[in-house]
Amino acid sequence: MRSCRTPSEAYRGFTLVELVISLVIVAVAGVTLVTVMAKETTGTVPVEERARAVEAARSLIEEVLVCAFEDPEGPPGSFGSEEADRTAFDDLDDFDGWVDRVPLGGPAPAGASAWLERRVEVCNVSPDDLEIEAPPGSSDFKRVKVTVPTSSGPVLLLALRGNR
Ligand SMILES: [Ca+2]
Ligand SMILES: [Ca+2]
Repeated sequence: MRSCRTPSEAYRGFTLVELVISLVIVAVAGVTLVTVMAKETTGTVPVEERARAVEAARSLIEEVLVCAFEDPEGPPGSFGSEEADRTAFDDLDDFDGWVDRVPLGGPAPAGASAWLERRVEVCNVSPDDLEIEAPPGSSDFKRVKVTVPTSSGPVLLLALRGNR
């Protein structure tokens, strides 16, 4: 059976209700798209911050590890900094307690600093168990730890050095 429409019914267009429903669907899709894009955009900033923190920690720990195991002029087993300033650090434990800041070098996450703080801890460790801290200057193994706090948690690099 065929319906008979008058020409005015066939070309009547959208009703107001259909138009409103269409606009609501477009608005919901738009809000969803903007929300997803915002999450992706904000999600890359902490990743970049973390990557820069890893690089900052890596460069500092490499700088520490090229130093002598203990002070070249000090008595065997000496520990701590004997130097007046950072430019004169010449052994691993000169860096114990050292803290500096380097520029983030990129966009900072909301509320985060544009600087990265790097903290160094150096300690002697037991030759029997390299995870156990030993009294300063008491062993031929030292652990160097560099920590860089970020908005998504600290970046931590560890290295062990023997006295050779
Ligand atoms: Ca020194
Ligand atoms: Ca020293």
